[in-house]
Amino acid sequence: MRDRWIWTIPIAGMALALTGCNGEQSTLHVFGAEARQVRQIALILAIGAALIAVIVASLYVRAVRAPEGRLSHEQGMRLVLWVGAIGPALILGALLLYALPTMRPRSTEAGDLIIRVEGEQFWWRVAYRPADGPELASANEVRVPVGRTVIFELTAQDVIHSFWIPGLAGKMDMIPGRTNQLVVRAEKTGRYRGVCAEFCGLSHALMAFDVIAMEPAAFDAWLAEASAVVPLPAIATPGRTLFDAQGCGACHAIGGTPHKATIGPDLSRFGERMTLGAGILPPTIEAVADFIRAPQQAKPGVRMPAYPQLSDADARAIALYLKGLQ
Ligand code: HEC
Ligand SMILES: [Cu+2]
Repeated sequence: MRDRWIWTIPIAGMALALTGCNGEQSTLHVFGAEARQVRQIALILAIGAALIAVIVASLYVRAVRAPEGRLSHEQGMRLVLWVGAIGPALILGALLLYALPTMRPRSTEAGDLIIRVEGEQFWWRVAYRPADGPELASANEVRVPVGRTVIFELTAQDVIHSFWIPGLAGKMDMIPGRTNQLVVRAEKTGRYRGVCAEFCGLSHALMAFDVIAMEPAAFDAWLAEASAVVPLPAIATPGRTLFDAQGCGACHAIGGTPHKATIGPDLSRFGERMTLGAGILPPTIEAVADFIRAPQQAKPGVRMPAYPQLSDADARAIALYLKGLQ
């Protein structure tokens, strides 16, 4: 009786762990065809592995119970040949035949939307390259139109990163000096999470991003609006004056202002981002102000200097200005 109770502990633990899962970043709740294939193969592998384990266990039980000498040496060798060599070769061969076609990249057409994403320590540089329009710079957030093919061109500036949107497709390495392609098609609108899946430095685990899958018409409208650069009004707010005076423009670009630097993330439409600091913080005024004064608190090894000399009020004023950009 006590032995049976032992089993409830790991099972309860697993149930508890599973309650921590949600659809936002999951290989099980998918919103793209590639991710569905990955899920399918994983399911087949898991069921197959469980079957093999059960078969081996029951063979073992039979072998232990059978009287000694029931199999001759020759019969034993034949058993090893079939169960140990020919069987596995057939299973692996069948799996390979099944999986090979799924490795072929989805076909693309000339007018497909290209989104270039570059991995940085520890954030994502994003550039939308529509066939019939200007390039649009962004960061730490990727919007995709549902039902259309999107070509991700992936590379990196410093070290190797890996671009992974679990609900949309498999992982793809981002390698400095090389451009890898990942062709995907989202099937469901929503907000999903992507992450860096290759250790890239101190804050590797703090390098995520949002994927926003939109209806095609809404995406087109958003892209057109975001690409139209409107100069900011001539009269500057206190936050904007501080941003200019503190030299933030040495690293950040803001559309409609003279700031064009590309060392840090583009802040042109920062106010519309759903997260702060590459998917790690809610973009509230407080969090943005804290991040500006001490970014290394939120992200060890961050490549942005701290501004401890800024008063809390000044940091909030800058945060208010940035939140207004959209
Ligand atoms: C030396 C270059 C540099 C300077 C100067 C700089 N930053 Fe940054 N900033 C960065 C980098 C790099 C990041 C990306 C950090 C990360 O997430 O890893 C960043 C990130 C940010 C973010 C978060 C962006 C996002 O998409 O979540 C904000 C907001 C920001 N900086 C504001 C400022 C402000 C305001 C100033 C001036 C007070 C400033 N920065 C000065 C390099 C700089
Ligand atoms: Cu990374």
